[in-house]
Amino acid sequence: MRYELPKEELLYSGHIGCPGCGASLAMRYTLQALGKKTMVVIPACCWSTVAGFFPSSSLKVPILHCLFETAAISASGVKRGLIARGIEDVQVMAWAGDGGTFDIGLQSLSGCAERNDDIIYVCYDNEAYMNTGVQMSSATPFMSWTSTTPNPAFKETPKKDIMEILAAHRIPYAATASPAYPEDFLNKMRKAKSLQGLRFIHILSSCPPGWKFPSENSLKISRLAVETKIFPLYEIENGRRYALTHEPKGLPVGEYLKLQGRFSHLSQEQLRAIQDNVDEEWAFLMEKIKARGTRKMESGFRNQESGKKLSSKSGESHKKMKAQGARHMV
Ligand SMILES: Cc1ncc(C[n+]2csc(CCOP(=O)(O)OP(=O)(O)O)c2C)c(N)n1
Ligand code: SF4
Ligand SMILES: [Mg+2]
Repeated sequence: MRYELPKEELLYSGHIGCPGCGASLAMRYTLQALGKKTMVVIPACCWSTVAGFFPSSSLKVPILHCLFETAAISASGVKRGLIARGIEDVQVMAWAGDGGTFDIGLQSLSGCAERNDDIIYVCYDNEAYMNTGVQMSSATPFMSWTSTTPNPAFKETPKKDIMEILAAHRIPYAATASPAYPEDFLNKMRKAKSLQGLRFIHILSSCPPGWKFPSENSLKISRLAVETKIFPLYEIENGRRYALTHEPKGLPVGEYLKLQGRFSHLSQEQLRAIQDNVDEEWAFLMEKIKARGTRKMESGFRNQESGKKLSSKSGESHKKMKAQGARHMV
């Protein structure tokens, strides 16, 4: 059966993203799922240039450009400002790179997650600071080349597990997604839209110049990341309920790595070490998925159905804001 994509396009063609840019395809699908009533907040990253600068824009929805470290808190401020003006039906989405999320924006994101601020936060992860010349970030994978981890000093530490960090905040929804699996991608974005509170989507975004591969291989490489179990597609509700959304084939990791120049130096021993690490992480994820039926998921502060906090913080303050015209909250 063929999967039909939504017809509505909210990303103009002719933008300045590189050919084969995974993040640009991800933006296209994201806006198709979220629809016109979306405001996008973008910190410094590749996508602040792809989105364009006022009065030019590649998006058909409003954009706020913000400082590198402030994606989450700026989006949260926009949402509160809208509510103060009585506008409640607009989704506010922060759209940040891995540098802006795993590293410099983590403090702001953690604060918003702790407060369960009512935004969708998307990290498009191309595994380095691409806009400024492929510098290493804490999302860069083990043994990868970057311009700050040059031959022979390749990245010595594993990629930071951002999903576990967000899960530890017990936010209503967190999911991984890949533009190579559009149906799964759109389902997750629509689910995020249907919930309230902090919703976090982690997208692995292939990057031809940064990963060093020809642009026509972009989707093939994105698919291989999933099918080798390097980037499993799963979701976490309330920081506890884990579910796999796509069963990967379990191909050897070499199938993914050998297509990218950033890994062209790997020895057999290093390849084995990467495979062992992927197998270990997969087993750990499976344990959490199996625990789904046995752990007491209802515990904690958040309401399973709505994604709203049961405690006074989000739900009550929301009501209060409405009752008081919410001017004092801005
Ligand atoms: C405080 C601050 N430090 C550094 C920069 C320079 N800078 C702009 S974009 C960027 C890279 C962003 O990397 P990432 O968030 O991974 O997005 P990508 O460029 O990879 O899409 C950097 C370092 C900045 N704008 N502000
Ligand atoms: S450098 Fe990478 S992330 Fe940036 S626009 Fe090009 S392909 Fe996309
Ligand atoms: Mg990046």
